Amino acid sequence: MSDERLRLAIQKSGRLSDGSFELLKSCGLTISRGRDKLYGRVQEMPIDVMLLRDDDIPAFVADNACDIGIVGQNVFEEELLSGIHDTPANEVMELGFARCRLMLAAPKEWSFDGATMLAGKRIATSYPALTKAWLEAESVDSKVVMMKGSVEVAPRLKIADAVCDIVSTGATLDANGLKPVATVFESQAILIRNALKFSPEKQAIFDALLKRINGVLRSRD
Ligand code: PRT
Ligand code: ZN
Repeated sequence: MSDERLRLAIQKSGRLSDGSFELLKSCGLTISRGRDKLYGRVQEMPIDVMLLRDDDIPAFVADNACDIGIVGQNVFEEELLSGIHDTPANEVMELGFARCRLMLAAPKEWSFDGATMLAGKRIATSYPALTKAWLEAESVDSKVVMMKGSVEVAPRLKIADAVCDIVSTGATLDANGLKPVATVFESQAILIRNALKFSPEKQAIFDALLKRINGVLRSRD
């Protein structure tokens, strides 16, 4: 018997992790995992689970430290566009949870009447590649200011004129005197896999997992 195991990366804790654990549970899979541990093991199938920061998941999968992973499409596409991996991971399927939008948002007092209003303005974001791609598609020339976190405070601190940030309910923008003005990217959790060919044993585990995931997603429709 083969002792090959499929290595799955998921977010340790945060907005993707509950949905990821729930999906695996709905697939009939239980993960044995110690508190604060980096690894888990699926009981019912030969799958090892690695618990990571979401931002590290595309690189772990691209570099073959893991075979597959669950990550936000926003994070995955940002890395793809920025071209940092020679052989990036591939998107396998959308998983239907952790839905959100990357949105341009401006001070509430702006009477926004189209993307050209952003010309010559400074836009703060944690997603410079996605933001620049959108600005380019709109033929608008703005300055993109990279911020790792707390993007929504940038206009108040006069670091930027507008922001491009992840929005779910809109409450964070509202609390910071900002309003959404355009959608740059629609996101949800996705399954990714590395570009290498799996061994037949690994491919069989992957196919069995995909079958379970597809069954769960169909029942959720
Ligand atoms: O610790 P780690 O690095 O793993 O996690 P993280 O803090 O970087 O990410 P996390 O857990 O916040 O988000 C992980 C992924 O969840 C994101 O990459 C998105 O794909 C997805 N997601 C879904 C969201 C949101 N909804 C969301 N609302 N990610 C972030 N937010 C933030 C947003 O940045 C803003 O600060 O929530 C705030 C806005 O929420 P509303 O409801 O006020 O609009
Ligand atoms: Zn993160």
